[in-house]
Amino acid sequence: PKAIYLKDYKVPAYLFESTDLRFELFEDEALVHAELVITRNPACTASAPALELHGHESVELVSLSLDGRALTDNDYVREGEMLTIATPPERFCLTSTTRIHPESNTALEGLYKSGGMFCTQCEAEGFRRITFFPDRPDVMSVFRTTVEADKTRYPELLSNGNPVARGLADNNRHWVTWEDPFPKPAYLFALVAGDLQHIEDRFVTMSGRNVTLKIFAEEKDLDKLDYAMTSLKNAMKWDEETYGREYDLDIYMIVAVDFFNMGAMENKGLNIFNTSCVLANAATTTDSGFQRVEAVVAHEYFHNWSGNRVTCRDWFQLSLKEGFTVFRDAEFSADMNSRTVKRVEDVSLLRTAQFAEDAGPMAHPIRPESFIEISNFYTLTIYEKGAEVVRMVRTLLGEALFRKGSDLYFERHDGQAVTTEDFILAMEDASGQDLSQFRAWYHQAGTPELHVSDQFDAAAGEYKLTVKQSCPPSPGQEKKSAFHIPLAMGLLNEKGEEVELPNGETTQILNVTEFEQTFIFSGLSTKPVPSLLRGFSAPVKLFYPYQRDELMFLMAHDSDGFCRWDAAQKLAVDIMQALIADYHPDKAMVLDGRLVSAFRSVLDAEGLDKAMVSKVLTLPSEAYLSELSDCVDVDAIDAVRKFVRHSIAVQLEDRLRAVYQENDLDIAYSPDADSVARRSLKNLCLSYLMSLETEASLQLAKAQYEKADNMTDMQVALVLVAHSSFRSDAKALLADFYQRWSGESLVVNLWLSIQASDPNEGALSRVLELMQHPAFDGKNPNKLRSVISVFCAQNSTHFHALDGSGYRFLADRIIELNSQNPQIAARMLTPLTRWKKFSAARQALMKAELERIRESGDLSKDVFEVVSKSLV
Ligand code: HT7
Ligand code: ZN
Repeated sequence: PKAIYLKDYKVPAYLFESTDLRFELFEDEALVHAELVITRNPACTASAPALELHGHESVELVSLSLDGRALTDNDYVREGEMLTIATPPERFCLTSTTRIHPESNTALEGLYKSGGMFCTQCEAEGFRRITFFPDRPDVMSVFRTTVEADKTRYPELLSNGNPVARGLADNNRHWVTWEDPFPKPAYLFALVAGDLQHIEDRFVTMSGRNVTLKIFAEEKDLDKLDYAMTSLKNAMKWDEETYGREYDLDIYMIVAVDFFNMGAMENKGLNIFNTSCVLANAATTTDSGFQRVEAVVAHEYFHNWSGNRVTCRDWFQLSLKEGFTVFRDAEFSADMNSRTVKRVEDVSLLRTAQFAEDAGPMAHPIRPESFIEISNFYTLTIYEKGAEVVRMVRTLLGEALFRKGSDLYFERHDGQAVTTEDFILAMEDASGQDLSQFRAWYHQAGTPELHVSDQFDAAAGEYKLTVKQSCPPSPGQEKKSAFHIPLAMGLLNEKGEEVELPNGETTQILNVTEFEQTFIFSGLSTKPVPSLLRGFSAPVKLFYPYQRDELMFLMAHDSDGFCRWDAAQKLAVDIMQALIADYHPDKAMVLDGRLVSAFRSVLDAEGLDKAMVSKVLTLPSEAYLSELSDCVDVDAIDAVRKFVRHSIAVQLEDRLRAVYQENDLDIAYSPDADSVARRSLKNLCLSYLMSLETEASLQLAKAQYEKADNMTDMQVALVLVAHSSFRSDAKALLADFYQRWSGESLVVNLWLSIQASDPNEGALSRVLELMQHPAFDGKNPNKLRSVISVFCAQNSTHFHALDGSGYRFLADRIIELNSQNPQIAARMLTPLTRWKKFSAARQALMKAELERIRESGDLSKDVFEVVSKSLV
């Protein structure tokens, strides 16, 4: 497979005035009739350009005619994914009929079947699996779509826009025609046909228009749609208030489907959602599940402006819509819940998983230069780092100018397909600020490092902060230019009070633009403690030689909530890294008492936000400790985490039990922020107590499981028992849970994940057994993720077993999935791509499995790209 380069971009030679589609859906095939009105693009300078249409090899061309004249093989060339007509007229009508097979489409791209319903996934390049069309985001057209199918099996026939006609056909069939007045690229096309029920509501926009809101699902899931509806209305209101953006069609629909490669899709007026991102009720959904629904519903809604009304010129610009939209949904979630908690969660994800990606073989800038398969670039870098880059723009401009910039961007580019450069230009034009150097964030990969040192001159009352920046090489980028990094900071005096800074405030943004820069603060009587990277103002790794006592001081006094949490993390990391470095299975470990006292103070403090207490008391994850290691010692990390957790539980047992009881209230479930915070603190205490493995803690967990009126409490209790050494209790509880919930697919996914992450002996055989269980379906991505991805990512001692069995298991799955569902296969490969981070013995085993995949035969572009780049 060949790479595609940004530098090769050319404007499309033809424009598509209108696209009229008619789908005839059957059990063993679908026929797609297309009528396209096409004109020469005046912006294309070529004299007699050819017309190029994409069409996947799986699409059978039944007929093709131009202005009513049937074309034969001699009139066009079909080669690879391209159908070319050499010299068509200036303006013409092209009609085609294609035959496709949704019933056997296991890749879940294009038109496919999820259970008993038809649905589509066209982003990024799925439309070419439906019909012949320029499947590129800068070709926009108005679509009129007729869907025809059996009336009994598929009573609901949906597409983009508004329904304009419907009728009956022979053989118990019916049809509905939809018109979408907004020109859109093919990747936003959608169709659904199925036996669906829905809930309905309405939203009155700020200009007084009525919008009908419908959320569709299978009948059994109707009781799980209310939270998504509330979230949708909240998101619509928030986007009006925060960005001045109003919804444009008369109807907004969401459909829940079981088989879906990602979380959801923002098709114009007809979002399609993975059930895991839209269904929620107290009995079946955890708190984090509720939060995911709220965030994803909002994310897809926000795309209506940042993505649909203003879309991407080409897929190299993906972060234009994804980074901006993630930033928008993060701010929405922060406003709906706790701002600091949301920030801590996002930063944890970034530091753990995105930083790892940025340091791995697939590292790429948020605006990549090339790709082999675009599906591989729906990454944490494009999404999460992309959102951080937009956040930095807001930090540099300030809130008011950022809003002016976003208004200008939306107004200037409404209805256009544009680039990240257009976004930055709008921000510059609206603010008058120069973002020239800032642009490096778009084209340089890797995580910048800031090494900060300080000096205090008591006689002069002067404090100097010296900041050195660097960025390790990334594939194809040896040397990097200096980034423009907004470094938010404050200074604390010896009493823990905030010092007033030169800007007259207690937080200041330092513009770090050079490789080495010194910032001077005067008028200080004693050496301050610096509070650095407040609110995580830039996606960088910051190093400052904090003493453990200084971290405890910051935990107690820093006015920045993010930095208080970060100080606790740094303290725990520092202590745990020392234990990891010194680890030997036969050597006793000793825990620095300061971690216990710091945790005790947090537990004892009055009036702290419970969600933040729970975050502060959560030990750094295995994944984060691994990311921080040059060479990951899987066994040491596992042993040290267990030891530290157990030591804390032993020393704070009474307090943990008391806090557990204080927060174990007998009140009805609600997913509001305070209740979520209370449950998270309570359940954190329970997990520390369970690490003691006493009969008393077992009884506490079992009692919680029995009396739980919600899935959060029930799931935590089950995980703790299932992962403990009380094996017969684990077995009994797991059996009970399955019996209660076998009819709820998403709850069964939790049940699968809990077992796939069980660290007890025999993990791999349990996973292999699970894959034979009737609840497992190897064609459903949610089931594959619940078992295979969870085992590889959350059961590290077994995945990294020194006999290579975990690696072999994953490679076998990838080889199987490569032809069945290439997108999922390539995503699941990630753990093996990190082979260079491990010991020589593990490196050899992992690399051998990557080589085995490479040699296994006909690789999809998706898997080929990841494997070949990982083996460089
Ligand atoms: N914009 C959507 C991307 C997406 C996707 C991409 C590749 C393969 C399958 C997919 N499903 C959805 C999701 C989003 O960011 O909103
Ligand atoms: Zn998105």
